[in-house]
Amino acid sequence: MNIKEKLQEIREEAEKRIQSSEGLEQLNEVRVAYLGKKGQLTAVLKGMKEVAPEERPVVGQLVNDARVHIEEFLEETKSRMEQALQEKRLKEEVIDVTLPAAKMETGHRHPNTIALEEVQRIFIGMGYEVVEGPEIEYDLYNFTKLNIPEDHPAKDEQDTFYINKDIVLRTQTSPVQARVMEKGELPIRMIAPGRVFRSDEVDATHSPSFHQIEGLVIDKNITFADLKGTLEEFARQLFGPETKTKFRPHHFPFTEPSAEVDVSCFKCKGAGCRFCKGSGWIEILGCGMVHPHVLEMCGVDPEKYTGFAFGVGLERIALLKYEIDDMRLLYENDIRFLKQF
Ligand code: 2U9
Repeated sequence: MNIKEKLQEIREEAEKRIQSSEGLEQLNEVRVAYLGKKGQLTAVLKGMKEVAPEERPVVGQLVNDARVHIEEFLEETKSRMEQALQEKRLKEEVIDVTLPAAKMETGHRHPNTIALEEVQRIFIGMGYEVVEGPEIEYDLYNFTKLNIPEDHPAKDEQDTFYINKDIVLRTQTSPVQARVMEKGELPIRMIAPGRVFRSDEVDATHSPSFHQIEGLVIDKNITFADLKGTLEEFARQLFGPETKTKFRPHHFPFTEPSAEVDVSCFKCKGAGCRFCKGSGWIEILGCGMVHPHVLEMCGVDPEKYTGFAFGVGLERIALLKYEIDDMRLLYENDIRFLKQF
């Protein structure tokens, strides 16, 4: 076979292999097999020494023609393959806008939040302001200005988290009220909701971090009757219009006189059941007339002004209202639990 015939054969063979290639990878293999360093056309060029010198330019031209031909054929096939691939990809990527959307898992308000919003709604309705304050407080605001003496058991390290000897994680939201009183803008009608901390072990009714809502009213001529009327109305709005209240004498360092308030059991209407442990009453909050010493330490003249204060545990309200029997459930944030309220 002379070199011309050989070249013709290479061209035809290359064409066939290009046509039967099944992808870009195979096509590249063909390119390497014919045009690569060790490819068939290169081999022909290497064999030029055996060609008579006068024929070399002609043969060289033929080899070049074959190279150009194969290259063009490869390029053409390659771009056809790429286009087909692109079309296939586009077809696969078509978005069916009529398909139903993936269902989004929505969250749920926490029972604490529901109870807080309910309590806030009641007091805002009675003209109260909602005020928040820092969770890290000076001992001065958390204890001293609230008439809690140095040797009071609440100040023990077993009850209070100390940052240092002067700074604590607040054990109640009362320091928020002490700060508002100090600003001196009277009268005051406010509630202070927020997180508080006590060094308690976790069980069904205790947690080292829980929430309180405290209230404070300071004005001229505020009496215990105002306190009673306000908290009776609060209990009726929170637990239903039939709710009765009972004020039992108590002691708090920051109020004098002080009381704890029970509401008639909203499950058995006071007859006595498992929920109220047979007594017909459920304890919900503490309250009292602000101690004159507290008024004085917070810059309010106790000769001109009087006031009342109260405190409720938010978790306690949530557990009661939604009949949850373990406080730990409130901190797990299991959506299956939360969705029930
Ligand atoms: C100032 C003066 C007085 C806030 C009050 C209570 C009674 C009370 C408890 C309820 C359940 C705490 O979360 S609990 O354990 N609180 O009984 N709190 S009077 O008295 C104040 C507050 C601020 C300046």
